[in-house]
Amino acid sequence: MCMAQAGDRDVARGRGSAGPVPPYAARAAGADDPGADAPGYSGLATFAGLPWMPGIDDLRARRPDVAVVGAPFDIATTHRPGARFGPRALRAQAYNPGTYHLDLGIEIFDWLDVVDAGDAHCPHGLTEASHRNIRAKVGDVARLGVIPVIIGGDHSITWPAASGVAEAVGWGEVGLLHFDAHADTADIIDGNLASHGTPMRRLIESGAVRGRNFVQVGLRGYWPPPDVFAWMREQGMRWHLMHEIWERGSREVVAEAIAQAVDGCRALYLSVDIDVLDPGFAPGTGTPEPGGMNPADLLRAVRQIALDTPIVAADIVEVSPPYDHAETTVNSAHRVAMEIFAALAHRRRSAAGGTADLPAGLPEMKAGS
Ligand SMILES: [Mn+2]
Repeated sequence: MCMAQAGDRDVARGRGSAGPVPPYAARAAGADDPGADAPGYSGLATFAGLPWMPGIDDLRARRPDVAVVGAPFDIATTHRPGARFGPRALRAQAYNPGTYHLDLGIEIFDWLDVVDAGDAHCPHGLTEASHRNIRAKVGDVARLGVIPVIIGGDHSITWPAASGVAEAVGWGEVGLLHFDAHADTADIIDGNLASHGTPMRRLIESGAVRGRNFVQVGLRGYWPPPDVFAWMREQGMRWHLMHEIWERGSREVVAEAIAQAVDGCRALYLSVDIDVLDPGFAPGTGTPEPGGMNPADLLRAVRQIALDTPIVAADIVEVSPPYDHAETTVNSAHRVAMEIFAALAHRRRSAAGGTADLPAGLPEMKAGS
């Protein structure tokens, strides 16, 4: 990226002074915007350089469209730990790519107000207390009518996070679209009801999420066993194995999954376990399973979901930075959030009668396409 300043040119041509140059800005920076006018590797590490707003009173006063909430918790993982470092890595190590979405032709933050609401406090070793705090913080955000985008953390955090959302928008009225290599619907693992392999069962058992609007995409490998799938079938759950994506293609399968998830449902929670990606793309995760999706398909799926569904919340989990290489996992997880932001911004613009400002030669992307 070459973003030389006009002032630099003047200096290079021997005109003007060699005094300090203003930081480049991809967008107009507000006074409360610690990272917007600085490169991603400097200044305060908020998510995408967005305003830092950890207090509920500040959120209530501002009422942003979206608030990023960290859930740095990883003691429910069955294999490799490290997802507690996911929120920090997504804030500090993801490369901030700019703010203009090329395919949608939109300057994202001109249309969508997004803040970083900080982390739910997750005291070490205390699953119940951590989950209670996650549920409370996410619920507080959702009750304001703000869309929480939760960055984990292991997948156990979806239990409290989606419960908090269901409490806010309607218990049992939330559908869940779930991208993952694993179904995470076990009853109990090693005596743990709150394992990262059990949250989806807890959500259906409690009635927080409807079984018939619970749709999974990308399952593969060697788990869970048939009795778990039998339970899932009894709940009316639907799932699309990675094999089906391989056979039919991602676009068609995702369109069907969206239709199933929103059928008769007025609110949707999107949960993305980064291990839905092939470990070649996303090595930094707790339970890597070969044979997964590629980032292009996942990012387009997420964009389509945020364009086409009544999305009220999303989470991105299982990013384990100690196992990452070259920040590939961190960057893919970060872009999942960026696709959600861009699609929601596009909806705002469409509702206001605005049109896309597209790079030449690209057709405008529509909802439902
Ligand atoms: Mn998984």
